[in-house]
Amino acid sequence: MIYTSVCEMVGIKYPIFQGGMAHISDASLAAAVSIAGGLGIITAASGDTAWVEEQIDAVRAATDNPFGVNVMLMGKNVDEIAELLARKKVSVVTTGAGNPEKYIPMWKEAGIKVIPVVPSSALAKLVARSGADAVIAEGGESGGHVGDMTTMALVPQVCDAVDIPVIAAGGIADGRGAAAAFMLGAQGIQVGTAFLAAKECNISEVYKKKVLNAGDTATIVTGRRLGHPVRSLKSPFSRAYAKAEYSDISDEDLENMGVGTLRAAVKDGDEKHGCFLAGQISGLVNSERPAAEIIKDIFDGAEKILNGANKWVK
Ligand code: TUI
Repeated sequence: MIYTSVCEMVGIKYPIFQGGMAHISDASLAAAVSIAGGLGIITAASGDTAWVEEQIDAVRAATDNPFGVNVMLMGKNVDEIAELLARKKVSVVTTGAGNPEKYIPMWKEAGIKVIPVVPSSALAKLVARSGADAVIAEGGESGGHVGDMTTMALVPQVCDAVDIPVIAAGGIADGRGAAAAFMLGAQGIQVGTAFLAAKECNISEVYKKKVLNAGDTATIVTGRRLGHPVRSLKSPFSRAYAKAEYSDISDEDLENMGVGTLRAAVKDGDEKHGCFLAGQISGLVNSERPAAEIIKDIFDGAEKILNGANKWVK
């Protein structure tokens, strides 16, 4: 059995976090993951504060197991959401797309474990000094907002930079990826793309099918021009956006091109206008299954590999 400091810190059976995916990670997915022994995570980037509170209450009604909430720091009403999470005393807060320093004291005071996503060793050191309990080192293989580093290069460097536990993210969807992450020094993994195929994941049928049918080169990064690169499945929208980035369109018009496109993908399954966020590991995600099965397969696979890891050594 793979049991690490992250299991101990958070109170979970398997050292796996389900990524907080904007407009996707709701109470249904988070509860399924937490019931299965991982850490389910609600995204706070989907709606207003009332929606987030409803989702928290819904997970609490479904299970006593720990779960977390992800705060997208580039999002709206972040101050209000930060206060809600302190008031609700959720077990874990993860943050993305920015520096969460100013909220850390308030969350710690509420007894919350604070675990920021970091795209570099520099930010890992900074948040560790500010009291983060662990960090999620997320490589640019992941879906959504991405940094420049690959998981392979980022994880060992972050592990050396800080003395708090590191959770690896970006490009992990099966036992091989999980075993590799542990070998790089991670004490846990965060998985997003693979959970898009979970039965409990409420995305449009079109979105789910696109992920299940995607191959290894199915994604593209757009948005570098505006400083917020985002990885999504190649689609009419992402191709048009990529083209527009190199045209003489104004920054404002370019920004407006993206408005509402995530929602169009998740809720409406709009093939033409939707932005279908997904990671490079989509090619490995080929069947819709319950979240519990996804988790069990990842850890059964990783355990087998790690048990036989020295088989090449004579
Ligand atoms: O946040 C994510 N992934 C996301 S957020 C999102 S919502 C969105 N919607 C529309 C357009 C753009 C985004 C979709 N996917 N992942 C965590 C993550 N955080 N990846 C990279 C970072 C990051 C980047 C810079 C974290 C901190 C950071 O710090 C810069 C600074 O402020 O020091």
